Amino acid sequence: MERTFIMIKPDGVQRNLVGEIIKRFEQKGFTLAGLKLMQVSRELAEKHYDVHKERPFFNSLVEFIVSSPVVAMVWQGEGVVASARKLIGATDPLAAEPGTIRGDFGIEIGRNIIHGSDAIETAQREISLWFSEEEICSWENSMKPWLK
Ligand code: 3AN
Repeated sequence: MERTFIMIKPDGVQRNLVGEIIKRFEQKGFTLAGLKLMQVSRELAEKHYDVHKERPFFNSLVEFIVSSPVVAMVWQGEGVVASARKLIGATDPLAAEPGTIRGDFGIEIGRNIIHGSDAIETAQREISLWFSEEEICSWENSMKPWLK
């Protein structure tokens, strides 16, 4: 089952967008497999943004992520990695289409509300960085008769 890592950044949490964001993923039809509110350590933030280490905004990005709690999630479902990126919208909220999370709720690139893995391999790396195996529900043997 395809999975992706989604993180609601400090601005999204402080602006009370957690429910709205979860609602959008639920309504699309994806399944929540992991969820936690957490204060991120500098070590985790630096590992997460490792690919951006050389970029000029790296330090401010890390400072921002560790500044107050974030909501880390694992969502699963067919095509969830690419579809989540569509639900989230372009990196720059001013360029993001209305109807997307960033397009509807943001204006600043450094405060773009939410992170979503950009590829299946990235998602696997990020999920194992942020979650232990025990924190993720497989749903494999679960009955969901109410969905029939
Ligand atoms: P995305 O989050 O859409 O995958 P990336 O991977 O290009 O975007 O950038 C990672 C994060 O770095 C973004 N979510 C954003 O918060 C931050 N970022 C990207 N470009 C800039 C920029 N020009 N100035 C400030 N922050 C940026």
